[in-house]
Amino acid sequence: MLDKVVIANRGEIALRVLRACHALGIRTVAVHSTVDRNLKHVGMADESVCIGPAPAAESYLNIPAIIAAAEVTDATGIHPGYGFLSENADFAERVEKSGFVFIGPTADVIRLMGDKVEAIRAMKAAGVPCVPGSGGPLGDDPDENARIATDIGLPVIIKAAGGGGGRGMRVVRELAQLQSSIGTTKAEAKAAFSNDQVYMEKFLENPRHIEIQVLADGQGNAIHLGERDCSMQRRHQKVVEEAPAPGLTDEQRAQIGAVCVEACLRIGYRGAGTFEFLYQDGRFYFIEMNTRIQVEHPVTELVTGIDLVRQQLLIASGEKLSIRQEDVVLRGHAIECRINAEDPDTFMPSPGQIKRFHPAGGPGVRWDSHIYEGYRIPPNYDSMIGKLIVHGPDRAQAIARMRIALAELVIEGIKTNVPLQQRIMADPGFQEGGRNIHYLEKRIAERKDKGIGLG
Ligand code: MV4
Repeated sequence: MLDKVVIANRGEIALRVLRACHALGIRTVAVHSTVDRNLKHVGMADESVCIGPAPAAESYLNIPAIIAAAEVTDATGIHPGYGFLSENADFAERVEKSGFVFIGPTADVIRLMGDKVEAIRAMKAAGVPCVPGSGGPLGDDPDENARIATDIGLPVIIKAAGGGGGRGMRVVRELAQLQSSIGTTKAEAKAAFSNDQVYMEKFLENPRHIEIQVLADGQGNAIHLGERDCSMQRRHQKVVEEAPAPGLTDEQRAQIGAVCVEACLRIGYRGAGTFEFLYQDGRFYFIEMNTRIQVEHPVTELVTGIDLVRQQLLIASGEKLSIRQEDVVLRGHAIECRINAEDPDTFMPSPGQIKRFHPAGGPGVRWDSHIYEGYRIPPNYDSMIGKLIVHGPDRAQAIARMRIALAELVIEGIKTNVPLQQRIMADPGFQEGGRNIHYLEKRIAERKDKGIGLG
């Protein structure tokens, strides 16, 4: 078993990882920037090391400083959380070359999935359904590119091989715009990812975002833990996530889940992972794989009863998966509302001191957050300050519990998106379920047109 883990992250996920470590008797090392000395998990960790100044590039993204922290504390493993270095293959490689366990997949698999062209190639070969597309990087010949687009059928989307998560993409609706769109996307991709490779896919107009959670031990065993519907998003930032996906049948789940499990075994996947799909007209289309624990993992934990971070730690300790597929039973419905320190009208970040704080509680309510009364949210990082997660016997009761929990949650001194979340929970379209990825932005735009504001 791992005996001491460096938590290479901050905020709620650092606290989540710390709790999972302590539950297994694993000692913890918090690494933090100068403005993060007062983070809740820093005070709870067995040891802490300041790794640099506030800018993430000099602290949470500072690979030598994090590895040095593992060395001076004599740690055995490093958990990257999400964001920051969590999907950086070079980091994973340097962690392992320095003699520590990287709590995640091998560097090779992270690198494969980081190149979206290669990821799609590998998934297609493993039998995962993908979006009709170029099946490889686009070349410079305009006629050839026009032929590919015509074969696929307009509209198409040009995506950067080094992108992902909504960065570096452009929709093309007319052939006349194709070549200039490819050129612009390539230039942006080169600047943003130092990789100008782009590929083409059929643009799906009204899909839902449904993702499959997997666990694999890298020793020939893999399972899936069902899906999450993450369609409620704004500007590629998820706002609400839920499990299971409304309307998905047990047969559909078992079928796509088995495909993902097979793909995990084929690529030698290890750890927790997520297959991202677009879902439209009853069909799944793979778009990307995430090789990290995700923000929204708690909804899967609540419906399966499986502690995903604990499983990450057990797998990294070299244990075989102890859960068989037939042991995974979905029970009830879970919803997560991301709570952000932001203006509910403008979505501008709202850092500052929390003057008053009362968490929500009661049956089926989980509050994953590092905030406390008096805590000062620094302006340097993501605005997410917590996740309110509820579980109920069915979706309607989960929504009812969320509405009560949102009303109970008191965060004063800063602006938060709680009013937006209350509006979403009260929205008839959301209550019906199964809305697509454009729904939330459309509703926000409608309110703005009416001059009501968003709060
Ligand atoms: C797409 C798409 C439609 N068709 N690909 C955006 C994030 C990145 N992971 C992939 N994205 C999309 N890819 C095809 N072929 C629409 C999106 C998309 C989207 C996807 C998931 C969640 C929210 C989204 C918002 C806008 C566009």
